[in-house]
Order: sequence, then structure tokens, then C-alpha cells
Amino acid sequence: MKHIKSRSILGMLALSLLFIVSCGNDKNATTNENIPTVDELESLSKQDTIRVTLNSNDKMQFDKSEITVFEGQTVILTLHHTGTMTLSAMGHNFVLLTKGTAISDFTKQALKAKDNAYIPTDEKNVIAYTGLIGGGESVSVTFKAPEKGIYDFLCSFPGHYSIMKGKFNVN
Ligand SMILES: [Cu+2]
Repeated sequence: MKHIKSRSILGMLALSLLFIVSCGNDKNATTNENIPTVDELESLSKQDTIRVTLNSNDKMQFDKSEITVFEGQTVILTLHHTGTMTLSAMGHNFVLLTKGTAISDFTKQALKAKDNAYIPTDEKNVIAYTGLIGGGESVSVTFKAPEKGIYDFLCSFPGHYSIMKGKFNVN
């Protein structure tokens, strides 16, 4: 009987601990619900296709400075221009550079490629890109996520890359 009693005390202890932990901080408790478990993450990584939405605006901004996908996934990236300015004044695109490409070198080449929507015609430093869009427009590009690593993405419209850029992580 003594054995059972000590077990139930332990049980009560564990329960009260659980109570303290779950009531300790309501803000954290709510946030934690949105964090995927290891199992969920595993199944996410096995999805063949992932959709990414990137917004841009009249203030020369992307709404993301980081995008994360998994190696080998088919990425369907949609770029929205939520502003009202025209393409010639505030055009945006999404350009994903190959690993090791210097942004400053690439944008120098892009500047010379106005007739090709600011994508250097040889395309050798580019993994994927969208067309240029103006306010109210959207454009999508589908591509296969490259090998694991950290890549740069940017808008190659003249002068925009200093603000409109971010990291594209492939896990
Ligand atoms: Cu831009």
C-alpha cells in the first residue's frame, strides 16, 4: 500500500507541475501552439511543393527578408505589388542568385539589361526570376529548390537592391 501511495503523490506532483507550467505564461502558451513539432516539421520537409508569397510596395520594400524551403522542393513563388505606382517608376521583380554571386557585381550587369527586364541575358548567375511588375500586379515563378545552403534574393530594378533583398535558405 505504501508503494501505491508514493506513486499517487508523485502523480499529484507531476500534475501540479504541469499546471504551473501551463499557467505560468499565457502569452508563451499561445505562441507555442504555432510552433511545429519535430514530426510536423519532418512531414513539411517531405512536401513536394511549397508556395511562397512575397509582397512588395511603393516604398521599395519586400515584406520578407528571409524565405526558407527544403532541398529539392518545387517552389511556387508569387510576387505581389501592393502599391499603385507604374512599372517604369517602381517596378519590382524577384531574382534568386546562384551561390557565391556578389550582389554588387550582379546588379551592375542587371543595370545594363533594361531591355531584358533587368535580367542579364546570359542568366548564368540566376537560379530563378520573375518578370517585372508594377502596382496592383502579381507574377509567379516555379522552380526547383537548389542544394542546401543560403542564397541571396533581390529586386534587380535599378537602385532597389540596397533595400529589396533577403536570404533564401534551403534546408
Ligand atoms: Cu523593386
